[in-house]
Amino acid sequence: MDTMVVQAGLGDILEKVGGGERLTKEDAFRLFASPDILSVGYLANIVRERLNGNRAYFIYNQHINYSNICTNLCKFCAFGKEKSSVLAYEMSVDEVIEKVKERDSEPISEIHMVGGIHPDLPYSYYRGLLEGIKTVRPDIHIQAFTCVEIAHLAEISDQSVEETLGDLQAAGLDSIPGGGAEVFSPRIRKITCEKKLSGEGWLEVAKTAHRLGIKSNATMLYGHIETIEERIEHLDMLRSAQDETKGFLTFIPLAFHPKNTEMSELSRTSGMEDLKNIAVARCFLDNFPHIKAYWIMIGPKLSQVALSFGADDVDGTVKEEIITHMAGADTDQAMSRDQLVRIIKEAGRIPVERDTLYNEISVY
Ligand code: V47
Repeated sequence: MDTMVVQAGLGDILEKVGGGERLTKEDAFRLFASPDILSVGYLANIVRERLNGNRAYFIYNQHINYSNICTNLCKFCAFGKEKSSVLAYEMSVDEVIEKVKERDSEPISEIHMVGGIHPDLPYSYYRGLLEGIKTVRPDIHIQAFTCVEIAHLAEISDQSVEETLGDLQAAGLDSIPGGGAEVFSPRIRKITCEKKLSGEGWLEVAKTAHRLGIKSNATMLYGHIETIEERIEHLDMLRSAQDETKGFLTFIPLAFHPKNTEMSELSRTSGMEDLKNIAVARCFLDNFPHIKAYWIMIGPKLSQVALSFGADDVDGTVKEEIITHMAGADTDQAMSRDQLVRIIKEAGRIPVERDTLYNEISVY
């Protein structure tokens, strides 16, 4: 394999990766530009196995999207709707609690809860969601509200971001998911999501959370109109933020799904693109403990392959995924624990059921 990597013109990067040396943006560019996916994957696998051995993680989780009503209406999003739309919905706090109660008998360890930027739900609603869920399932870790939602909650509650996070934490918030990062580039944000919190704003919320001891994830929405340079700049901003705070748990590359969006003329990403984004991220983000291949977006089959191309996590059982399925995802909406264990074992890895903070629950 080493000879193959040298023949692909990536010998100097192999030396760096082997020696644990940090890659430059130029190195990342060469990896993205290389047509030799096996060499790039081999490099990523070195980092993956150094950090996570032969383990591959999954979680028993539940997704809840409390409302799709959104004032941002990003061009890449098929989920967000205007309040007047016939497709708009909004769940009451009691309805959300009911959703949690419905699955009372299941060993769910995490609730992943996000929604749109709602024009008029009061701050007490969001606090109520957290408190309500904790009342019925005090044992469950709540990973909720993207950095974009947190900034909005600070605005409507007349508190600083720090005060808001402290207050939400007191109500039951345990960690923050990685959504809303998109691509930090102001050019991309201007074209695709002009009303959304800026990239700097997103990073500031994440770093503030980390300083309060709240862990978070990070994402990048790739495969639309972004350039390779813009992807690398995004990764570099995340790597620098992580150097400062060490609060990010996982990086999740999100494959753009065009159906029902204002960018529906674009094609879906290819398998090669999906693997490349995972592999380059694994090589470049040397300070991120985990890279997730989100099976909902790239499918269980490619997620298996991704476990040898840098990923060490496939996300979880999920159930009722709306954001990607509104945009044309053809994956199922849920996988059982047995199915997750099976796809991981067949990929030659050791399935580890984890909690949100990557504490091991069971090894299969
Ligand atoms: O914030 C929106 C993205 C995100 C589309 O933190 C789209 O562990 C593809 O962030 N095609 C939500 N992506 C999903 C997300 C996530 C998922 C799983 C785990 C975690 C985690 C985070 O999906 C949004 C946005 O960035 N998105 N529209 C689309 N058409």
